[in-house]
Amino acid sequence: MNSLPEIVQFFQERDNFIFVGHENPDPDSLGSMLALFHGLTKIGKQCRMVSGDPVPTNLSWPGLSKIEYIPQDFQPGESCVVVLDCEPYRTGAIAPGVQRAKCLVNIDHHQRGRGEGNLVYVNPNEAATSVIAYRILKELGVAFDLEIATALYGGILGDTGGFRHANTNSEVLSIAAELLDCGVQPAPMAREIFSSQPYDFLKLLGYALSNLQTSQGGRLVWMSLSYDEFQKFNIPPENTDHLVSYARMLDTAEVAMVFREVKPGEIRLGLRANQVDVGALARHLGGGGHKLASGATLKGDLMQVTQEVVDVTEEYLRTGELHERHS
Ligand SMILES: [Mn+2]
Repeated sequence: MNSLPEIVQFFQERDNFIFVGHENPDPDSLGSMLALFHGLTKIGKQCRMVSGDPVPTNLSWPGLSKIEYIPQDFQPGESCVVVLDCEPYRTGAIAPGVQRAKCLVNIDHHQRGRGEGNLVYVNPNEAATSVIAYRILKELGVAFDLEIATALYGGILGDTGGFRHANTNSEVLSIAAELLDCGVQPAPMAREIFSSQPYDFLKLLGYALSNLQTSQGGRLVWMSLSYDEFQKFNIPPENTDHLVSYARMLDTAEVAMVFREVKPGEIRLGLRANQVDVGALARHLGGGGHKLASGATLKGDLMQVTQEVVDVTEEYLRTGELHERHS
């Protein structure tokens, strides 16, 4: 792994960057891309932003429209590709081009191995990749304006769940305060990220909540939604990973899970916990993430996969041990 000063030096020395985030981009992925794009453009560097998925329509941050949506055949050319908030293979449709880049840099805050890249900086102690972007821009001596501050604040707001998750600390709040002093309006930012859902999504949420399941006296809570159910409510399943934040509202919940059949036979599992290490659980299931927020992709029949994961998790909650899934 590389150090932050090495990453800063890389940005000082090179001139041509393409920033990319993960598939189904979230506020932190977009915020870190945009902040570095704006900041490095300001100091005279050539920058682009590329995504293999369209940008979510609920956000109105300055510069989002400059993100090039390239659903196939991404060619980085001579530019350095900077992958933010994930490993290079998690960049979706542009992943083949990203992984072929002559110069590949990876900056992330998820607990993981080194992965690919000429330079790799991973710091799981940071609340968001946008916090790392903040530090890089500070070290580069970039003056913050409203565009940069909006992107950084949005990324931090997203990954801390509106300053409610365990990664919220005094330093994160100090950074947020500094960004508000640049003119960011916190109320509309929060509304865009957390409280502006399409009508059809709320109908789907009502349906999902009415089928909420629990075990072990409510220590474990989960929702399971099939591909057909998403179709029925006219909601694309890919952009619904926030469903898990509703499951975890259960007062007794120690672990909350959402199973979404995003394509027939492909199940995206989202995991959240207050204390239990669900990062270890996700890795056991072939996925990854943070200690208290993680996920995995599983193949198979939705009902069967749900039951198997529930069994493994119940045992994990009972004994603290992880055992193979039975099939
Ligand atoms: Mn993040």
